[in-house]
Amino acid sequence: MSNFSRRKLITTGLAASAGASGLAVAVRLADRYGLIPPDYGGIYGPGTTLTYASHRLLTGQSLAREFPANQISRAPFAKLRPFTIEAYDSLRAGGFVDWRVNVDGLVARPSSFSLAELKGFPSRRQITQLACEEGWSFIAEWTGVPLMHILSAAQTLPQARYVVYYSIQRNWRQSIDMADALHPQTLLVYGMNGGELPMGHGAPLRLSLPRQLGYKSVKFINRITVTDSLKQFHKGSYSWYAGI
Ligand SMILES: Nc1nc2c(c(=O)[nH]1)N[C@H]1C(S)=C(S)[C@@H](COP(=O)(O)O)O[C@H]1N2
Ligand SMILES: [Mo]
Repeated sequence: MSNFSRRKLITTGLAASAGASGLAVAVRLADRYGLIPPDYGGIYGPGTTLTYASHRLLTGQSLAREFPANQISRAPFAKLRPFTIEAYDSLRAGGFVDWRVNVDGLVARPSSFSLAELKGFPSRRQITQLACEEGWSFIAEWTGVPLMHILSAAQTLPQARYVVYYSIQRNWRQSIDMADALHPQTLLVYGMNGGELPMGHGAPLRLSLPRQLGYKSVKFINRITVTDSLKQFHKGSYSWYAGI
């Protein structure tokens, strides 16, 4: 192997392992390179620091592929077994104006956001693929607020390591690490293909997490918990990390 390709291999390997151990490495690098303003309480201190650090450190992370508009699937498949949840039906009858997503756990400011409030945050639109573990997929345009803005508003504490998110469907919850939670393509979605998010696709609020399989993109989200351990949360039949 030439010196050049050997060096390339080593640096590629280093970059990959930095990605795998996520923010611990990012924090050390940030500290070393002076990316954290010295008068702030660390990377997860006040929200501005979080946003700043995430922009500085995580935009370098790999992005899921985004597609041109002419690739949007004509008939996206909504995978949904019919369910009856009284609370859901009455919120839906009211046009979801009373829907709230609560943010709790390791945050300085436990918060609760209505859809109108979520729509007041900076939004992002992305045309990405949702790929189910069963082998089917579709491409859609998703509109929503990057989760990082919500975490920033709730002021994540320094011990934060994971974000758990819950559906109004009781047995549906999933979790991601902070690197994925702060990733720019991780969205709390309220719009699809230019319109409202249809019920079958998780109205009024779902996650879009295009770097992982479809089951991590939980629908009907009404709660978000920041935690330092998944011991009490991780169960179920799907594997925790579903990177694609
Ligand atoms: N609340 C809830 N979220 C869910 C599911 C579900 O049944 N309930 N199914 C998951 C699975 S396995 C997939 S592949 C995607 C499907 O998204 P779609 O219904 O928009 O196609 O949603 C995920 N999120
Ligand atoms: Mo799925």
